Amino acid sequence: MNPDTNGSPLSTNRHLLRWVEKMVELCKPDAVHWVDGSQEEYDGLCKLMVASGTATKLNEKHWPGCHYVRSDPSDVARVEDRTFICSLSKDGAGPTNNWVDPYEMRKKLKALFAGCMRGRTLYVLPFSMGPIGSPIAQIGVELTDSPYVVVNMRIMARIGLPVFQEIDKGEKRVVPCMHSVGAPLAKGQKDVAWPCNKEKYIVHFPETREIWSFGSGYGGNALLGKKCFALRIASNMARDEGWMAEHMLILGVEDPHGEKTYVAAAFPSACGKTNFAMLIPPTHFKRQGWKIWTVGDDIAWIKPDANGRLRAINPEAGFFGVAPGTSQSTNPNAMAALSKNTIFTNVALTPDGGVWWEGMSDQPAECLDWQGNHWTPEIALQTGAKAAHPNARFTAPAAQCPTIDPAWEDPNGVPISAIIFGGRRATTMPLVYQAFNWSGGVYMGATMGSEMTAAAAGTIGKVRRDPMAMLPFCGYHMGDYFRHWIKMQRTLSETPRVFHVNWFRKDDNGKFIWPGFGDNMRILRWIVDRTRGRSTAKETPIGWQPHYGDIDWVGLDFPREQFEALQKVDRVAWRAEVMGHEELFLDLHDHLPPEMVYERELLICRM
Ligand code: SAT
Ligand code: MN
Repeated sequence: MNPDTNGSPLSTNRHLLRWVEKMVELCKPDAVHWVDGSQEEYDGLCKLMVASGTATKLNEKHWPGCHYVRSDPSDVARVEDRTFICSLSKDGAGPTNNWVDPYEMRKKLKALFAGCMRGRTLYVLPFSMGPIGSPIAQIGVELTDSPYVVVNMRIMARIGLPVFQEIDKGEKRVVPCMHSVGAPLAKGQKDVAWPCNKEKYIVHFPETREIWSFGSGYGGNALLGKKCFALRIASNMARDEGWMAEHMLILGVEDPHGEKTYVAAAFPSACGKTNFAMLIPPTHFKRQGWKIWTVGDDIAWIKPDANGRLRAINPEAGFFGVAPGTSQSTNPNAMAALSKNTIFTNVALTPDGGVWWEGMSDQPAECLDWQGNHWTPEIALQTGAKAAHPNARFTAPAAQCPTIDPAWEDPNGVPISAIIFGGRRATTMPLVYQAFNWSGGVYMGATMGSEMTAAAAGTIGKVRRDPMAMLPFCGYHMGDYFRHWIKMQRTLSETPRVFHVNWFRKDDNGKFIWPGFGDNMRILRWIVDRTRGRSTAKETPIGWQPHYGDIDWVGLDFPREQFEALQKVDRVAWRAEVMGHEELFLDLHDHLPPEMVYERELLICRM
């Protein structure tokens, strides 16, 4: 740790100083550390975590600069039922969010945070979501008692001295983010490796733009710049200010002439956004000169520029990606990104001080699983024990990704030509189709569904409606959010084309029909060609679909019948699908924009 910053503020901003003072008085930490963001500080915090048993330094030869952390077995994913939007009125949060009266919640939080940092250090962690100084970027300060949060945030956001300097200019509003693992230490009490609290609260006050998180140290519960700020609070800012904060990856498709088309895509958590953002085109495409560039893998902040064109930034600086299933063959770019300076959480530890997870490579003869138990392939066979938790994560610097777009830190963002929605659906949803127009596209996003994954606590496999992949992340009434989407188009001179994809359709034997991964390039190419007015399509009841001949099949043996099975719009299945839309709309009806009702009627008529 850097003793100079311990106790001596790195900011002269009086608001900030007063707030920190007040929070220190409330939380009663033993020490205060102002985070400068330096490498020395990072190294010091890692050493501290190794000494306390929280982290393990990995084999420096094979995993340079990497650390390994095991969480408490009860603290492994976002906790949506403990996540609250405490708007002034219940109606402001809408029926899809948990709401508690803000006055009651503040009382509750005050009690929870009182003395909650006893025996610990409070870190004053300033961060910028988006390149520092970008007109689209926003600033927050997280007060946290978790060094794990500080080191993860150093990878996921821009932090430290330059952000304090930005705050001291006094031009931008600072979002205050309170975080505690909720595990105060009595004098002389020995700490545990992963302190947390059974009671968890992830709370947002949208009007005052505040975040209070208690009891968890994991991912989106604790790295408050990510889902809490960049989606839940930012969606409120975006609605008020005429922009969009979306749960979307951003990628650039470069064609053989060197022309780049950027698209943003929304899939629910753990549905392959990271893989899609880092897609490697099939050989034949590569030979022709097609390239994919990565701008972001999780969140997009999208704003109309002076010419009425949407431009997007990735507000993050790293990838908090799902490890299981990531390998040299499924995502070599992610593997390169995580090969050094990375933090691994809840994967398995191999005897030579490396990490392993299901799907990474051949099984190791033995390892310690994510809970520290002895694991062998034989034990796995007998008990079904997983070496890595299904939601195990890597925290890796985006700059280490070989396909990172040269413009990924452009303060003005990249122009967005198409928006893609998608989910994990075994039936009903075709491989790809294009909405007839913007309002059809908004309807498409609004009615998106997906089978649940391990990224959130819940029943895995059940289909849930997840509008724009924002169900757990929209910080206000979902009906108003659809209205905001509809309204956005009126400010644009150029409207992005909207598409829906489903890589996960299965045949009658339960096998995936589509190979996915690199072959998704074939579909992406059609999307780009449609956007550029270079490809044809046929009209169907749900939108435009490519003919078999519109897709470039070179290098993939995929017969016409199989393609037709994948693209089939089954009228019986779609009846049930539309009924499912109705269910969501019933909940939102008094805030639903009329366009959603009309779109639904038209869809029924066309069926
Ligand atoms: O844990 S996070 O919320 O950051 C990851 C995710 O659910 O996408
Ligand atoms: Mn996500």
